[in-house]
Amino acid sequence: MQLPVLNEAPAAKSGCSTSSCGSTENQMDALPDSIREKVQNHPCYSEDAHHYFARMHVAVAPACNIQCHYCNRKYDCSNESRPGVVSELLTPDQAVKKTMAVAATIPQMTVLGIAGPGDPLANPERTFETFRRLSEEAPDIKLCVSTNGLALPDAVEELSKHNIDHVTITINCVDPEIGAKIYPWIFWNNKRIKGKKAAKILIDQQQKGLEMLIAKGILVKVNSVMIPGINDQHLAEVSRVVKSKGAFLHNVMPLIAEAEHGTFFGVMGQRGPTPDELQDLQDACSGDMNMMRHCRQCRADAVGLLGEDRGDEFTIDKIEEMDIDYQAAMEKRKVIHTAIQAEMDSKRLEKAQKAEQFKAEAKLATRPVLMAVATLGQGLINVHFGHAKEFLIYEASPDGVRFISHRKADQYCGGDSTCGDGESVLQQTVRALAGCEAVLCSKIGYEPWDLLEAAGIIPNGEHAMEPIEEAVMAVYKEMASAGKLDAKPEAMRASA
Ligand code: CLF
Ligand code: SF4
Repeated sequence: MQLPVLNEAPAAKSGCSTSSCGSTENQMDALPDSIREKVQNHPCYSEDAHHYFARMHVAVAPACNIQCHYCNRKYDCSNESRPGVVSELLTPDQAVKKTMAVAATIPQMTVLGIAGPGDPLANPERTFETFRRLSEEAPDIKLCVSTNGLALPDAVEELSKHNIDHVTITINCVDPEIGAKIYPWIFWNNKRIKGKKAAKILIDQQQKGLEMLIAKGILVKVNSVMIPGINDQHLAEVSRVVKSKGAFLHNVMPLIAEAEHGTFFGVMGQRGPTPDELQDLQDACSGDMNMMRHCRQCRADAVGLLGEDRGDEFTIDKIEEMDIDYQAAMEKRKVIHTAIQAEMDSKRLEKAQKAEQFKAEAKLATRPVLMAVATLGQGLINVHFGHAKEFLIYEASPDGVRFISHRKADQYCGGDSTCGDGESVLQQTVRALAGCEAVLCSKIGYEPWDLLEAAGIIPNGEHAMEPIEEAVMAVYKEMASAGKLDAKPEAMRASA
């Protein structure tokens, strides 16, 4: 069966509240059936699934019970993808309509998350009314929630009643000293509490909530925001603690702090981590803990595949005009989900066989290489370089191909061709790919070709519509046999 293409619509803007995960294919194989069933079509909990399945968020939760130094919910930009940002707040009734409209239009949408723009559990009536209705009226959709954890222990019972088996807690620290530098205050028992005392209450509630969820058999993902100089040295300890308590996945995300967002960290000039710093920390935290590396820090009203946003197709006005036969939609969804799952299973098998074959053949004593890939889903190289909004970064080595991260092509601003400092979007894109030695896309024009080559990055449009891992490995082998892996290219060495 030909799988429907998910990305026909133009991407617009892109949500887990900052409070937001994925297991790789190898990790998936090791999971018990009961857990694999829960994660195999969840785009955040499975790296593989994020190429095929979509999520959506409904923005029903405006209030928050804490303040994070990286959050300002008043700022919105239609080109921006950042947690806490939404264009329209919804009532539970509107949220249910929107969810059903999206599920009928984008059958690959498997997960409905509530992730803000504030904290879902600080808005319990609106959040639970939405979950209650959806669990009754759209039982084929997985329900997911993301929270800062302050109100979590009191909500665990209610969460388990609505079949919510995916909960994300944002845990940035387990030390109140560090917490006081991230959270200026919390609102607790009708009082505003500040400093270390506030951080300690928040940490205790997060840890208690985590333990209670695990005891109920609910999958927990932990999100952490990496803030250089504040908690970067501490997050390996956070990873160790949450893993020891049974968290399924750890998602370390980079701080987003721009002065124009009006956040405390943005205004104070607090920087976010570089891609290398983030990757080093993710690798250090990995051990046998599942790490999520494909998080897109999406908006609290995102719709579509991770990395795209089709929210503009589902505004309140447009939904009101839609006539949805959800029973028929559910039948169609089931057929499509089964076909996608079959395709994923057969590709997984094929990939594992090829990887084994490669390892057996490879006598390569070559170094690892980072490559950027332009894709819009289905695990294929299927985007023109100039149309890519983001690139997935893979590492090829004699051990095979692994997904590392994603990089935005036109970070946080896509409205204009220049960004004030005279640098074109194309130049920004090439700069964003620093460290990569090849770019694989379906097509590429002369101008970007020249710029990429000048930056020491090999443009490659020869693997259009091929599976990503196979194409990356083919290019790696070509580079090895051409002697390009004996040393780093000159341009890269110069910039190193
Ligand atoms: Fe949403 Fe979060 Fe559920 Fe996913 S997002 S509530 S777990 S359905 Fe996913 Fe978005 Fe990252 Fe969140 S990519 S920000 S991890
Ligand atoms: Fe913003 Fe509240 Fe989420 Fe912190 S927990 S990022 S303050 S919405």
